[in-house]
Amino acid sequence: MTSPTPSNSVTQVLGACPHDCPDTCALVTTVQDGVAVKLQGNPDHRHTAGVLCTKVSRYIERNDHPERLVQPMKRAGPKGSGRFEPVSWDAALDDIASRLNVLKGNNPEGILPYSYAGTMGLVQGESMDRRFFHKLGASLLDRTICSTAGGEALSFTLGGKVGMRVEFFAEARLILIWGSNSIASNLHFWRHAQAAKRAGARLVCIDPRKTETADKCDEHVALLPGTDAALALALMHELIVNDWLDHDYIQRHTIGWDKLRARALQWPPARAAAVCGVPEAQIVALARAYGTTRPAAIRLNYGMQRVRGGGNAARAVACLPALVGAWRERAGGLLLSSSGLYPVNRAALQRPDLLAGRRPRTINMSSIGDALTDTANPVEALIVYNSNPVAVAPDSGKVVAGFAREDLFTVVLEQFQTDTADYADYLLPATTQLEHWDIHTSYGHTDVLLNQPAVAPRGQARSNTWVFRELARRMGFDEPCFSDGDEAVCRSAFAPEVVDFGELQAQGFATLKLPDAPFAEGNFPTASGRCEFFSEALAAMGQDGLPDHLPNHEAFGSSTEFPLAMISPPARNFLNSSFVNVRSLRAIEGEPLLEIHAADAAARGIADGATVRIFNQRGEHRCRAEISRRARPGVVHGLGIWWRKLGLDGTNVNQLTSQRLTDIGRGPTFYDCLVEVEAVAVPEPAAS
Ligand SMILES: Nc1nc2c(c(=O)[nH]1)N[C@H]1C(S)=C(S)[C@@H](COP(=O)(O)OP(=O)(O)OC[C@H]3O[C@@H](n4cnc5c(=O)[nH]c(N)nc54)[C@H](O)[C@@H]3O)O[C@H]1N2
Ligand SMILES: Nc1nc2c(c(=O)[nH]1)N[C@H]1C(S)=C(S)[C@@H](COP(=O)(O)OP(=O)(O)OC[C@H]3O[C@@H](n4cnc5c(=O)[nH]c(N)nc54)[C@H](O)[C@@H]3O)O[C@H]1N2
Ligand code: SF4
Ligand SMILES: [Mo]
Repeated sequence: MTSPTPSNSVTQVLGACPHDCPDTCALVTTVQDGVAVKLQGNPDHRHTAGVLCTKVSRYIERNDHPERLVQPMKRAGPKGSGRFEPVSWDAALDDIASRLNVLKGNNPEGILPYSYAGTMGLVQGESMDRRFFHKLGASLLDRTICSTAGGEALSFTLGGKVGMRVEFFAEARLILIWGSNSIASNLHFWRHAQAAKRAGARLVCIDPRKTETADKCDEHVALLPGTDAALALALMHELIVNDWLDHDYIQRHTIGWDKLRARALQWPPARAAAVCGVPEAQIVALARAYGTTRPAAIRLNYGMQRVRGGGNAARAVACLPALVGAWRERAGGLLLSSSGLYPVNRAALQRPDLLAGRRPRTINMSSIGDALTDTANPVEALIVYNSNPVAVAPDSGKVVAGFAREDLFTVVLEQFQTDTADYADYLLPATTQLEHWDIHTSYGHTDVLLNQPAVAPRGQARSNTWVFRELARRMGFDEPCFSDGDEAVCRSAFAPEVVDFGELQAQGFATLKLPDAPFAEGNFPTASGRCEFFSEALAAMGQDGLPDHLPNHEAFGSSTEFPLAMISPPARNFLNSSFVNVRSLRAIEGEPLLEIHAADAAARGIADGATVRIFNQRGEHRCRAEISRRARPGVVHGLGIWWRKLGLDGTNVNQLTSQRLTDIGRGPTFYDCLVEVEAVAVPEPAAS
């Protein structure tokens, strides 16, 4: 499949970081005698600038990990026991194909693929796999687990996942870092923010948690989770009453201004201050800064849309730049995601035409717990790849109950024996980014990257595409697209006039040709061509056409039983649940922790370092408490998606999160979660 590097030589192979991170860094792997000996950021790639985060600097340690899966395995114990016996690829694939064939005849919708962004690559993540499931007529998966609330909200407002170019943040005079811990999860944007700061820009961080990013900003607005729309509406209120508006831009390039104006006037700063739990004066000062500083840029990120009103909140924030005409300059406007700027040929990659007119049901990945425990329309076979749902999906109690079903046939393609892998009937060893081809877009910059294999696969590991090709062959799928090689699939992702494949191969990346200030003259990719404050499309769906503040499903103060709001944002040295098993990185993160404010800890008799039980109506999770200046009163933080099996009681924070969805985009509400916390007595280990 891949061409092993000739021995007795030192080569440098160009690649791309596969992880779900806006930065999509360009990699250079030094290979000596067929072994990867060094991995660095590509210094020629301006966005990477030769620098990788701590996690991916350890990618070779992850690749060469003694616990890499290197042979196919078949379950040899009860479901979930994680006990397996080796089996040959042929035996595994023959059996899987024959079981899927039976379902294909009776009930193809009983088969469900479950995948997300373990790799962001278009080839290993959304090509041969999609073709296979389309041909099969399997249930479709609604891939909502991360970004659909904010993404669809942005589309209803600006017309797509479009916005500023990241490099121009360096020229802004004011930057609002909104729902983003950039130092942890968007490091290469942070470089530009720092350059702006050195040139005199003011940086404001809007985040319930006092993150390492908040520490380095000029100001921190520590609002309660899920109150961002209230803040944005109050900012609009101040822009209106002080007439800090760009009337010409509003008149020519927006829709629904009169309606939005009336809505915003219902949100004087005092009202928002009460909802957000921040001082009124701070909101007034922030509005003045935003209304009077040019250019003003907003780095919005997905941390603020994991709550019931996440879509409305993203829409409210996305209206701000048009009000002040910030889009006129290339260093003004907003960036949530740049992924909509890529003209990816998804029809060629995924071949939805193979559905041949069938319209299988769609299952939302964010409520996989409910889907797997639904007896009326059962999922009978589950194929998991590029994801670790048992750890990352909300309401783990239900997810685990679903995966534990004796009658569910589960195949997991993985690099490691994750929590999900423990539940597999067949566990198939997957290649890593050093071992396979791929092509990448980015959601934080605007380059295309090519990943060429640097080393041969470990043991019997095989790429996702290889597995789906082999299954297709065994099931008699004879369309030529099932024989496409990975490099050919890479070539089909973009039209040659968009990306020159030769250039990609030679330097590892290619830059999309885009205007500097795309919306200086309007030209939004909406139906109206304008920024849609009022969305007819949303109104037609029975939703409010204007953005509003929607209180959380589990709003702060609404429950005496569960008085604390828990958020669970990423750990800096993990990437979702990836890297949790890399020893050197786990050593930095230590163990699962709950950050809690001193007053909340004192009220519960919780000492720093004490073991606590966090609980609500869905379940409980134990970990150590850290009395932390990063927590505001009323809000606790369970950082990082740890592997459940490494937790004190075999759980992680998702034991507590709910399967309720967002207002727009059917997304999960991980940060909309009320809990109570209590200290637990831990017996001293018996002396032996
Ligand atoms: N190191 C590291 N980097 C990562 C990841 C990782 O796990 N580790 N994950 C990657 C993935 S998949 C994604 S989607 C991105 C996520 O990155 P971001 O989009 O930046 O989102 P989060 O990191 O989830 O949250 C960012 C911040 O939002 C804050 N927040 C929580 N609730 C609210 C709220 O209601 N309002 C506001 N204003 N802020 C809130 C959190 O405290 C957190 O500091 O990062 C990617 N990068
Ligand atoms: N409580 C809470 N839960 C969350 C979040 C949160 O902030 N708080 N964040 C949510 C977000 S934003 C996201 S995006 C999801 C992320 O959830 P996932 O997309 O499931 O991400 P990971 O946990 O990193 O798991 C990816 C898995 O894919 C595997 N993998 C990587 N490359 C390949 C490959 O080429 N082939 C195969 N077969 N496997 C591969 C990795 O080994 C890893 O185990 O989690 C969500 N869950
Ligand atoms: S995880 Fe993000 S910052 Fe780290 S190497 Fe990958 S793309 Fe770059
Ligand atoms: Mo994500």
